[in-house]
Amino acid sequence: MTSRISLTRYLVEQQRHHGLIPSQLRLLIEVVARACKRISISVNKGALGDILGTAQTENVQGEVQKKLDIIANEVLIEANEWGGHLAAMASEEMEGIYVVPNRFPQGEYLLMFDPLDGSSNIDVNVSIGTIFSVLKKADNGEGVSETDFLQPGTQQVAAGYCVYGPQTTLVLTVGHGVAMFTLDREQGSWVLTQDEVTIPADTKEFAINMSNTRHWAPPVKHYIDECLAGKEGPRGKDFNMRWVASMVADVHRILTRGGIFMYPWDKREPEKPGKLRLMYEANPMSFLIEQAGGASTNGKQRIMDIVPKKLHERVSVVLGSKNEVERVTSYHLEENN
Ligand code: P6P
Repeated sequence: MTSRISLTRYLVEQQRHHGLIPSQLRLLIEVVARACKRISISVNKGALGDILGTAQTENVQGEVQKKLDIIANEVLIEANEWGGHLAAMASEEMEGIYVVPNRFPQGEYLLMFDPLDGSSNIDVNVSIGTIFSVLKKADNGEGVSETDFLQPGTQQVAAGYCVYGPQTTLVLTVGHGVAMFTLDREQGSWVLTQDEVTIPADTKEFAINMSNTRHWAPPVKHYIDECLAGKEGPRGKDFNMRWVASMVADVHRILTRGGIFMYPWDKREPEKPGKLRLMYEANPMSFLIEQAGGASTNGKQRIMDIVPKKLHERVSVVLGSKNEVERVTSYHLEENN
């Protein structure tokens, strides 16, 4: 039996071989991983714990919060605020940034997260997840403000997600490939179950919410129509469709077997560039996808090159198998010429 490599050993060896993980970053990742274990325990209680249903409150996005959204947010805040590795945190569930209280030492990292993405799936027992992204604060000495967070995705030093599904799996990159760790519930430990994750450049599987078809821009309609035309059409092959309506689950499938995920701009809310958030959904997922050999654009440019203007900025997302993402992006760019 191959020796079981723990998350700690993986991080220590990444530091030894690639110098990518200073001790404070290793502490941050291990604390987030421990928080995800705690969240998975709450998620797995389901109806047995008082954790289903809504919390009768709304988040900054105006979305009704699920009880688990709030629980997961609190778990991540409490787990990370005391360690001395963070200057501040930002969350989908909080309007402003959360500056580490003065009673704790301040660190140089900035942590952003969607504490429980896909929460509309909680009550119907479908996979959901926690998404996180890590930046370094500019060493300008002063305090910390929202402006410190407004860095492009290329500045991320680490990113990952935890998917709470049939298995609880932590997926992580620190800039040297993608690794997957499965939670061993008997030992309570994360075990390396896949390293050097790679996405095939081509695919026959697309993920998009088809109920929005009449609202899409022409390039998206063009691409999906070609997929639907199958082997008799211009693509010369049949395609399959998946849509979990939980980004973490859809991205996990793409990291596992390839595919393309799209949540594009549509004319339902034309003033918004898309539904998903740049800082704590699109950027961390784009980092993982690119590190696994895939591509991620907003239809026109690399998502990780976008310089954010606001903390909760939204973005159109096209990510996954490189050749498919490049095809969709080319259709958008041709439309502009
Ligand atoms: P729709 C979940 O609410 C989420 O933010 C993503 O996880 C998911 O990909 C998307 O929204 C689903 O959106 O419009 O299909 O319900």
